[in-house]
Amino acid sequence: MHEDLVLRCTLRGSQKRQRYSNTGRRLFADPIAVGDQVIFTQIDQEEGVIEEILPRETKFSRQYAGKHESIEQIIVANASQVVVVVSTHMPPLNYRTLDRFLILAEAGEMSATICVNKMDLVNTEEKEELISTFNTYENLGYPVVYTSINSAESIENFRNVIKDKFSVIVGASGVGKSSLLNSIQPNLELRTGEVGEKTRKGKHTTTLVELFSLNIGGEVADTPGIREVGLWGVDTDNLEYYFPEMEPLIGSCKYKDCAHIKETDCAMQEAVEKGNIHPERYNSYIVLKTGNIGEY
Ligand SMILES: Nc1nc2c(ncn2[C@@H]2O[C@H](COP(=O)(O)OP(=O)(O)O)[C@@H](O)[C@H]2O)c(=O)[nH]1
Ligand SMILES: [Mg+2]
Ligand SMILES: [Zn+2]
Repeated sequence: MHEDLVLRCTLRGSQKRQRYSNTGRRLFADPIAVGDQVIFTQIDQEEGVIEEILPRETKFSRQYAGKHESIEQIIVANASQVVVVVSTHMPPLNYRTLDRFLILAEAGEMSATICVNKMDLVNTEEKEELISTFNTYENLGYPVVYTSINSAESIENFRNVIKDKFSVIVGASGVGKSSLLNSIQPNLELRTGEVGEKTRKGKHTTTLVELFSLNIGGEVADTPGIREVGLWGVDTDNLEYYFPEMEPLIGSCKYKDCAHIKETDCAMQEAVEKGNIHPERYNSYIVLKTGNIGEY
């Protein structure tokens, strides 16, 4: 059987310096990210040196609030899709968080799929409302898969979502990201029900991302619950471009610089009233427009 070569590598100094601009300003939280493709020199059976980091096709980044500045933290490079996991209960469903992740996926040029987990915890009435809201997301072009780790059929649907792709799995702590991955491939043995990032004191390196190859084909990066989802690479002056339901209405408001919040003759607010923009989505728009860093 073919064994993958695993080398412990250091980064050539010239590569480390690339995290700074010409004026010495720090650009990235880390010079290298999970998912990066590199050119390396093998030293022996165990060690190597990374000579060059190849250009990234996609980036899933967040804004990392450092001591003195806000910089980019690349969570995963080169992924082709983001799978945003939310849970129906425990923790409760948070549409603000969901929409932040969808916008980061748009900004990073990745497709996004939504996984609504813990479906075993909803009653019939809740289920109807839930599916109605998520139909809105499906109509926006975000496929939705409903799962429960107790339902083999739903796990099969989840497997089909991540098969043969390089996915990054994101979502609040406790929604079931690691459990879902263990369900599709038990030998991953990911820790579940673990303590949140908050209790693991330390610096930004607590954002430990683990990358796995799947037996069914594809790669998957499991992320811990990222507490601060600061938008990175998102032009908040033009936030409506990241909302597929708002984009076609751009330019239809009375005022050219309309923020779509309190202005009169605003096409977006009219669309909300008519039911063409879902209130949860509009709510996310307002929250993101008026303040950037959000905790959950
Ligand atoms: N009832 C129910 N509990 C789940 C489901 N998926 C995960 N859990 C539980 O939720 C807790 C957190 O799961 P974990 O996978 O660690 O979440 P993560 O932080 O997103 O990786 C664990 O106690 C899991 O057993 C599900 O579909 N239904
Ligand atoms: Mg986990
Ligand atoms: Zn407007």
